[in-house]
Amino acid sequence: MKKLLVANRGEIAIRVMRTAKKMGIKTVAVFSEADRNSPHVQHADQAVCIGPAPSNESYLRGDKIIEVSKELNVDAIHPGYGFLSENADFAELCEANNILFIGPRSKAIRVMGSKLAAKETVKGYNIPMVPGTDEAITDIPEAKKIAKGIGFPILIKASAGGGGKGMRIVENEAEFESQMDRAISEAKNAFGDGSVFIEKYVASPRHIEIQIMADMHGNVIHLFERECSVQRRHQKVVEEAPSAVLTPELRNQMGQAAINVARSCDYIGAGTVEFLLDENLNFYFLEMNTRLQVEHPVSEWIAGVDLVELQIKVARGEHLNIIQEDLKINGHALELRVYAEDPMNDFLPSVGNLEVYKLPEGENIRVDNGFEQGMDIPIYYDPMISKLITYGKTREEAIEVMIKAIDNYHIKGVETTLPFGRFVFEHEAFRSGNFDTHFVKKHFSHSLLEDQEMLEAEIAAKIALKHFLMEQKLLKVPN
Ligand code: MV4
Repeated sequence: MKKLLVANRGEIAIRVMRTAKKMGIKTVAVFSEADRNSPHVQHADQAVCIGPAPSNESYLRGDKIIEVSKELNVDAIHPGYGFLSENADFAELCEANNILFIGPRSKAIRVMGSKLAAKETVKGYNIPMVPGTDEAITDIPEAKKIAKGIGFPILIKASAGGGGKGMRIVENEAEFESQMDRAISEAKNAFGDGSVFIEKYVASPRHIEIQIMADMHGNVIHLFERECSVQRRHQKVVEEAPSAVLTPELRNQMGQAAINVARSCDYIGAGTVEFLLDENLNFYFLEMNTRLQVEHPVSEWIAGVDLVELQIKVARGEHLNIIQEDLKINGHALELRVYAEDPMNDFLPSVGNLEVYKLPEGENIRVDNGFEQGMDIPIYYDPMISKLITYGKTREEAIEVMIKAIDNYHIKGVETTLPFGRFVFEHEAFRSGNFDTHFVKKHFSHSLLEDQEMLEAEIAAKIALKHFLMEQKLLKVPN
């Protein structure tokens, strides 16, 4: 592999290029008209404009990206996350044009893109699943009987959905038909596929996902878990590895289940198998994400691997050079997603100019960043500015490093999720590990953040006053 095109933008494009460079592979950036001056363009050996700002006219134009790849003699394409990363048609287009797609084969992407197809595929692989149906519901009275058998509340899910889209809770028998009708018509509208199924509703789950890596020769390893229970409206905000609650036995069981999911679809490359974990530490397979995930750095830190390097190596046919028994968790890593969103105003996007933009630096701090001081946050794309990742020998240490790093991250011009992150990392529920996917709903309100900021401002004012009085010799300097 001599030349790699990165079909993405922002921090992830830069992160992929960093490893390509380390491996002596030339890089090609693609960019939209809005990203002409973006850092990811500067990081590449070559860069090509692929269209106007809107994603569907640029970063989602698979045909255009293939055309550029051929013109520039590109050997491989890394799709990053989002955009074309889980687009089976694009992976197929790469396959057809003899360009290596850094990811699984199109067939695995397609199967895992459908929840029902995924359930069907993993059958016989000994994967625990939430009680429910595993075929599209066609007969509503029959489905209601099954729901009664499972017991309410139940959850209706769209087969084509993902990340929480197309889900509906049904509290009782009386509302079953109406909720079912709504779910089916919503799924048709949103995904062009009205297939839905039902599951028992797990009321207070934790979100645990297992990172896996597979080569073309039948070797599959897992790189432990990430916990991503701190989310709002299905958008992850804080992730960590390892989880505060898994025992080594449970970790091993979930790791084996994840490996089996990967085997069931002849998986190649980096993938993530998502599970729900209930209060009694029972785990259930949810879905598989067939891409490198946003939160991959926390796994890299505790497992001591470069996931992009492994992706590239297995894509070009190399054997995995690590076996499961070699892997060991080392310390604890946390990630805060820094979004240009206003936590005081229902997390509405806060677009504008980064008038001040200074990153925290130091040992045990990693910032995967896509911006520079003076840049505007474009309105066309996801408003994530960067990922702040910290490490410690223990979870407590990683939290302390994180809080200091948040304090040393200086952003003016837009509102960000940094203060919200501080709120999470200082919260007793997070620190004790006693939380689930309802953390934000249960514990956060903008007024609590206001109170916290007021308290800090008061302390700062008192310190300033004391200094002033000492300077004016109105207060004795302590000795
Ligand atoms: C569930 C569930 C409870 N019971 N399934 C949300 C995203 C999608 N991947 C699956 N999701 C859920 N599925 C059953 N049977 C609760 C959720 C869920 C959730 C899962 C992970 C992380 C955050 C979540 C927030 C709300 C609901």
